[in-house]
Amino acid sequence: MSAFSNTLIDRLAAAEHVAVLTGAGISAESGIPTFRDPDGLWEKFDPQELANVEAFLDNPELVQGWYQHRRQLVEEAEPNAGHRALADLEAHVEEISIITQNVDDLHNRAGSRTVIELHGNITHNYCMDCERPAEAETVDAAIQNGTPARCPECDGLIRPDVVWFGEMLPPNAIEQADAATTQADVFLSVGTSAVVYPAAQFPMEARANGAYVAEINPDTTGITDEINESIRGPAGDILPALRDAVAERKGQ
Ligand code: BV8
Ligand code: ZN
Repeated sequence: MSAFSNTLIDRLAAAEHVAVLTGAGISAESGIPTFRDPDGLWEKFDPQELANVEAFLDNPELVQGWYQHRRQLVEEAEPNAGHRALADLEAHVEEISIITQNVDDLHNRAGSRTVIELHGNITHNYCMDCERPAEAETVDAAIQNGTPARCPECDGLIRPDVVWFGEMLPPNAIEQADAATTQADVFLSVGTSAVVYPAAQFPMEARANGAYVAEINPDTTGITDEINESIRGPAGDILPALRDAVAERKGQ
């Protein structure tokens, strides 16, 4: 008995557009802690303490240090079978867009071609004042010296290129995510607790536009009761099985 329905395979095999919203759960099997699971990142830190501008201006070294630690985790991590299965699915469905809340670059590294980064990318840094991109080495050197990392051009504080709470998401990412969502015949929500907005609205928007919406998560989430199908299991197992089932259905 497979974890997902024949309807989902039929819909994916016939789909012109597939959109996939991913969250920290898809990277859990790459060894990157999620936010809200028991061993999550925010068990130790409160998001209000770190992932917002006020906290950063109040204590730039603490926040720069936290992001440096997470960037190093990301650099040591590899895409897992779930990331790779999404990249493989490009060969079996017309068009697939990955809308990710994650800042870990793993979808790009797995080879997915259309990756919409709603919350930015932790491997990039920039100056808060002149907005010039900043090298990670500049941040690492300053942290080594126990001083806040500052822009070599204008001495402004350097920050990670991620969206903090209370900050607008990049307008072009929102636009692309809206377009992918409204066109989607099938919408998959993978590894997200669906509590952070505006990202959590996309599965509902897809549903309202007539898409077949399925979720992949070992747990229930904020949207479990509103969608067509809830597949209980880890993305690293479910997504490869889904890819194989679609390939078989299409005789590929
Ligand atoms: C904005 C980048 C406004 C930085 C992040 C009250 C109600 C509604 C909204 C709000 C509210 N109060 C405040 C808001 C707005 C706020 C918000 O949504 N807050 C939430 C907490 C209530 N949103 C914002 O502030 C956004 N901006 O609204 O701007 C605005 C408007 C106009 C003008 C100016 C401003 C900005 C939100 C972006 C914040 N940045 N990240 C960083 O990474 O440090 S959010 C952060 O949470 C990450 O991006 C993360 O991806 C995201 C969501 O978390 P998840 O990915 O879902 O991760 P989580 O740990 O929660 O869940 C993991 C799931 O995986 C679990 O379900 C687990 O079961 C599952 N799992 C575990 N293992 C596996 C698995 N699944 C599959 N396989 C496995 N193996
Ligand atoms: Zn500068």
